[in-house]
Amino acid sequence: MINRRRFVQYASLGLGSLNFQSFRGKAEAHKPLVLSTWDAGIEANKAAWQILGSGGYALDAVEAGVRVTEASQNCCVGLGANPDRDGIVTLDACIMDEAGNCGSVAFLERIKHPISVARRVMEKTPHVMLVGEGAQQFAVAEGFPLEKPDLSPDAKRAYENWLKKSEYKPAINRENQGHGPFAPNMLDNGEWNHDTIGMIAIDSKGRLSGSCTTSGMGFKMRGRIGDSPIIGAGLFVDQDAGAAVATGQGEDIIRICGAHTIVEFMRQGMHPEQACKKAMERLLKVKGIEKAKAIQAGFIAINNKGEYGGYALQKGFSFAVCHAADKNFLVNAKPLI
Ligand code: SD4
Repeated sequence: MINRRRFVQYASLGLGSLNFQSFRGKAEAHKPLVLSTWDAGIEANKAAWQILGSGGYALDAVEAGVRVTEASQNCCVGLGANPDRDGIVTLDACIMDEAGNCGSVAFLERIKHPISVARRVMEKTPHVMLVGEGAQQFAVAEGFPLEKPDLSPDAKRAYENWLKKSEYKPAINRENQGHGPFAPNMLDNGEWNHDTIGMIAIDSKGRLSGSCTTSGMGFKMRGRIGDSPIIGAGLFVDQDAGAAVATGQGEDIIRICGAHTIVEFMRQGMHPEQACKKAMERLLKVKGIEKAKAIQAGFIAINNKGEYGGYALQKGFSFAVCHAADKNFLVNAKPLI
């Protein structure tokens, strides 16, 4: 859990360019960079940087990075997270590389590292997506241990609290608006947590990759899946343009194919921040301003030149940027509303 919030004003970074050399330059001229969503991204970036900083592969970095968050027991991403409304934790994840290879798992139970199962789907099957029981069977066959179905102490407490009213009011990441009794992401110490981490990276050879892993919405309907495991919605990578990952209200991100839309805007020449903003404007248009005020969404993107940016629907979305072992900081994304 990150307590330290070293926010860097976005304006001070200009548009987020780190002045990388052109993608057409020599491969070794690239400076690696990793971005991830929310405060937990700081710890995840550290693990990713161990790979990127020593010349490693972006795909390995985005897998290793989010595994840190999946393993954390803080009512967030992974098996420690909030369950669905039947009391069962179900996990979604996806991964994509610079060549358009991708893998995804959804509605997966009792597996600690869904992101690594997603990578196996990508590398060992002719498919992109496995769900539910089939995804679990595949994971076990691949040697992933089947964990006990117990809730973490934080999740148990949050679920018991939710059960008192059992109000079905799914809302994601709206910490600054006050949830009333429905505050799935508030920890006992008053800090807020988030149930997703999305990570995108460019390595020293200029290769882009991305990953996304989530427990989804706390106390969701059984079987509910958001944007996070859906290639094109929660995550998209195209080496000719860039990589983007989303967080927030999955249903609305799916409606605009969020990550793919951002990548297409970058292909048209937009800076990553501008591309994220444009996609967010589309989400706002589809949702309508009044309904949009009740949700949150956040996008981050890197283009193939190593420029980066992010945008939020509302205030409160931060993302972690790392481009050196001692340069790993949080950025407050500009809000649209
Ligand atoms: C979902 N997009 O399942 C995810 C939730 C999320 O921080 O991003 N939470 O809809």
